[in-house]
Parts: sequence; structure tokens; C-alpha cells
Amino acid sequence: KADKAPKLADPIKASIDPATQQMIARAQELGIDTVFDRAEAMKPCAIGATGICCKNCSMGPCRLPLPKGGIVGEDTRKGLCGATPNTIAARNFIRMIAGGASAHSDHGRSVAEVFMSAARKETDAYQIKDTQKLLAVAEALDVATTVEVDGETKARDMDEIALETAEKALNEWGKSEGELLYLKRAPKPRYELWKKMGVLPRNIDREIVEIMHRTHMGVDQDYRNLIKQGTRAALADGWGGSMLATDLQDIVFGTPSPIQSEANLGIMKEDHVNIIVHGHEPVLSEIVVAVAQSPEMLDYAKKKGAKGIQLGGICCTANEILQRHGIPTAATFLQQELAIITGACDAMVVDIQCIFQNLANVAKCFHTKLITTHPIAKMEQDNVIHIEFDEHHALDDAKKIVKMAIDNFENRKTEVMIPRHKAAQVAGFGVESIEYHLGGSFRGTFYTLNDNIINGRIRGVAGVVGCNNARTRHNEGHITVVKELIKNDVLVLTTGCNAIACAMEGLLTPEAAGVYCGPGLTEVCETVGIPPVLHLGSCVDNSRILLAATEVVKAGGLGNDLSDLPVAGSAPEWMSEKAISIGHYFVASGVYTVFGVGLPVEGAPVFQNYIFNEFEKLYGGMWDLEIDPIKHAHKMIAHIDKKRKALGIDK
Ligand code: SF4
Ligand code: MSK
Repeated sequence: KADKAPKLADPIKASIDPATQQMIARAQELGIDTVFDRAEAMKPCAIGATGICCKNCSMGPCRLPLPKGGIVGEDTRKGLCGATPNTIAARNFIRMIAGGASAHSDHGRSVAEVFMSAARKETDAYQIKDTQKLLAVAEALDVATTVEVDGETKARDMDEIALETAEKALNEWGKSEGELLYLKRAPKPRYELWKKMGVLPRNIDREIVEIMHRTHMGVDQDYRNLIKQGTRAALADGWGGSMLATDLQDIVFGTPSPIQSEANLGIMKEDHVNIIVHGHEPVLSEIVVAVAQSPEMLDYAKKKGAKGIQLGGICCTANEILQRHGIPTAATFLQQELAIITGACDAMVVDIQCIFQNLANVAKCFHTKLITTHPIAKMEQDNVIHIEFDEHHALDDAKKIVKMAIDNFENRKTEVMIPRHKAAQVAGFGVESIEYHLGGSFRGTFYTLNDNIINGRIRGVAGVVGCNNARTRHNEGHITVVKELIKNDVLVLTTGCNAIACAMEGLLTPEAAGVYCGPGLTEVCETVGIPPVLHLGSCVDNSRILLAATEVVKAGGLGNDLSDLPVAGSAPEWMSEKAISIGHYFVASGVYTVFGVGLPVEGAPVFQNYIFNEFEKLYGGMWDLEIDPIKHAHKMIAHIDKKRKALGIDK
């Protein structure tokens, strides 16, 4: 009956992006539900959303909603076991850190295993591509890069270095003693602070396991002690699993450098075979890129009536192949179903993380082959094809996938509707290219980052990252926050789906400087020819932001620690546990970090105050929450100004 029909999303209210609006309407016309409609039909639980529902044992779930009118006098809320709202919120929060840290770190482990195969020369598909990066990583992992021969220092054999580096790297996940070797890459005062606070991670896996133990029913019941372990696990992510993932990917796949491309659903082509890769790990997609560009496959596609093969990416797999090969970005996290609804997606190849199970239901309505590739990420629906990817047979697996997509081109049934919207982007930045493009060092000339921060042309630097969230208008928070920051001369470093949103809005072009930026940032960007928003890659590449900030500290003139810098972090539309882990390692590294949407701590005011305010005294960085994107940006700017004043560089 009409009155029982589910409430559908209003496309204009659901997204600021015209391509997305068009495709939501198209899905509704075809009677296919998308995340935007489901968000209308199902509202979140207010108790869970504020962090105060505990289901850690079967006497619960115990729900401790805030009393109407707030807490008057003593907060007497408690679960059956007596757990307070602070204990429950802290346990839930650090379990999110465990989820996020394990996702990033397990991704890192897979890359380390591929690196080991390459170092052992067990595979033809992967080689050491960047020996400079290998030497830098070897040094950070205490691997000798030279040898003494007859009293002379000589360069050590590169194969030997690679092998020992791979062993040392893999050891970081499970070594029985010591601490993570990368922690010493941080500025010395930061390392010493972590040591004093007792939060130096011992190995990556242990810190995550310990969270699961401590949050088990009846173990750790002090929110301060719980978040201390959350801090240790988050550091194991940012300065461990994620940083190793980034570095080892650079060694095996190449370190990105600025590259031009395009973004949004309009990159798909009606007369081409469209293959969309989605997820996070570049281990397979790197090979899919190579195979899809091979003359053999291009000829095969032409034989089948297509003009060529168009590859496109979604989420961070997109960011990985964009950074290194300029493959255009098809969509953000929230647009994944829409890519299939174009009717032109011949294969969607997914690996791990951020993949909607509903893709299978949407694919059923079209000819799209939905292919899962990872042993830890399968789908129950029977139309999903599982081609398990294995680094030892990488080329064969990738050929099978690309061929399957080409064979599927002729099966398109529904009328194809690809939105025409797409924007140009320049991506591929990293620590090395920031240094290179801004004068070849971080300090000492008219062009360098530190000098431009000190002279005030650049007011500060913001790391704006993270997902989309169907509980808030798609891309609105991302774009409003970033535009407000650059308008106020704050240089933005971006990763993840924020980077994709910025690309779709044209903010990742040098030309954006003259349109959107304040006078200081415009001058810098126009002088050196960079965009005001620099795309640093995928979610694990947030580690590049940590290392860039470390280089700024080392170059001098802006304090001695990361917490002295005029910088701030933000995730305006976060949704994943990984975002909480990233947010927390930013905070523990000394960065003021603001999230939008909401945080699952609001139901526990004492715990919230601890990580929002007390944490600044402990770590120099702290959490904040601001849903209004303009206020969100101005809170970051106020913090940047506070740091400028403390440094004596406010004018
Ligand atoms: Fe309830 Fe305590 Fe069990 Fe949590 S651990 S569900 S608060 S009894
Ligand atoms: S993909 S974690 S939605 S940024 Fe890394 Fe985007 Fe968030 Fe996934």
C-alpha cells in the first residue's frame, strides 16, 4: 500500500554532489534502494550513538541513557555489574580503536608478506621498485645499509638489505620484547612523552589483543586506564601498522609523485569496459591496472566490441592506484552502489574494508559481476563470485578478473545512465613531494613550508580526512570545512574519502588556489604551482601526515614537538572504527582533532571531558566534536592561532 511504502531519501538533501543526486533519483526510479534511502527508513539508536550501551556480557545489553535534563548531582547510572557510563563508553571507544588499528595493521601485514615474497624473489609480479625508500626504511628499522670490507665502508647488497628489512618489518607485528622501532621517528620530546606516559607499543598485535582482554567483562574498570591502552594501540596503528603499510607499498609499488587525473562517476565510459576496484589493499589492484593496460587485454576488449578498458576506483583502493598510476577515482564510500546503478559497471572487484554487503543486491539488478578477492572478506549472496587472490599467482588472477569483465561487456541490459559530472584533480603528494615542490627542503628559502608558516602566508596546516556518513549530507561537511580552512590560509593535507570529495569539487587543482584561498595561501600555491589541498593518499597514508609534521619540527623554527605546531586534524563525516583509531593517534601525537557527525562518548560526560580537555595537559593534543562545518573549521583555526601565539609568530 502507498502509505506503507518506505520513506525515500530526497536526493538534494542527501548529497551536495550533482552526480550523486542524479543517481539516487535514478535508483529510486528503478525501485532499487540505496544507503541514502535506508538511512531515511532506519534511524540510529540514541543510546548506542552516545556510547553508553554495553553488550560485553549476556546479562546485558545494559543501556544507561542520560536522564532528561542532564545529570543533577551524582551520576548513579550503572550496568548490572556496576559498570559506570565512563567505563562503558571508554570500553566501547577503545574497542573501536582495536577494530580500526587491526584493519590498518592487518592490511600492513599483507603488504609486508608481499614485500617478503618480493625480497625472496618468489614472485614475478612484485619487485622492489623504490630502492631509495627501501634504504630509508631499512635505516628506520635498524638494518645496516653498508658493510665494512677490508677497512672500507661499502654499500651493502640490495637484496640482502631487502630481505633483512622484510624480516624486521614482519617482526613488528609479534616480537616478544622491546618496542616498535618506528616510534623513534617521532620528534624526541614526543617519544620521551610516550615513554613517560607508559604508552610505547610493544608490538602491533599485542596492543590490540590487550584491548580485547581489558574490555572483557570484569577486567579494566577505570576509564583513564582503558584509554591509556587505547592510546598504545592507536600509536601501534599510526606509527606502526599504517606507517609500515605506506612505506612497504612505496617500496614495492613506487613512491607517489604528483599526477593528474579525474574524479566522480562521470569517469565511467559507456563505450568502454568499465572495471571498478574498491576497498583498500593495492596488492591486487596494482596488478589489475597493469593487466588492464596490456595490449593483449585491450585487443580482447576491442574484439568484444568495446573501445577500450576504463578502470576506476572507489574508496582507498582508488586512492592507492590514483596516487601511483593516475587511475581516475569513480566514487566516494557513499556512492559505491551508484557506480553499479549506472548500468555500465561490467565488473566491481572488491578487496577489504568499507564494502557494502548491499552491493550484491544491487548487482543482481544489473549485469555487473561482483567479485570478492580476499580470503577474509566474502559475501553470502549467491551472485557474488569469489576469485581468491594469491600473490604467487597474481598475474593469472588479475587476467581472469579483467577477462571476465570484458566478456561481460556484451551482457549490459538496462539502459546505461552515467552522470556527466567529473572534475580534474592533481593527486600523488607525499612527504618527499611536499619538500620538493616547496623549495627542496622544509626551511631556508622563500618557498619552504616552515618559512611560509613563520611569515604567516600559510597560517597553519590541517589534516582533513575520513569517510562519508549517511547520517549527514554527503560531502557537505568535507567541502565546507576544507573551503573555510583554505579561505583562511590554512594549507590542507587530505586522505581517504575527504580527498575524493575534494577532488570531485575541483579543490585538488592548482587553479583552486585563486578561486577559494586567502591571499597568503594563494600566493604560495601560485608561486610553486601546487593545489591548496594536497592529496596524500589512502587511510593508511595518514602516516604520511605524521611524517610530514615530523619533518616540519625537525627543520626548526616551529617548536620542538608535534604539539607545538600550528596544525589541527579533522574528520567531518567519519563513520568507521578506523577513523577513531586515526583520530586517537593524531591526538596522542599532539594534534587537536575535531570530528563531525557525533562521537560515541557524549553519554559519558566525565570520560568525554577527559579526552576532550584533560588530554591536552597529558599529550598536548585532544579530541573535539563540532557538527556545524563552519564552526568546525573555526575551532581548528582558533587552535592554529593559539599555537602561532605560543610560538611568537602571530601577527
Ligand atoms: Fe551489563 Fe556489565 Fe555485562 Fe556490560 S559487562 S552488559 S554493563 S553487566
Ligand atoms: S575508504 S575508512 S570510508 S575514508 Fe579508506 Fe573512505 Fe573512511 Fe573507508
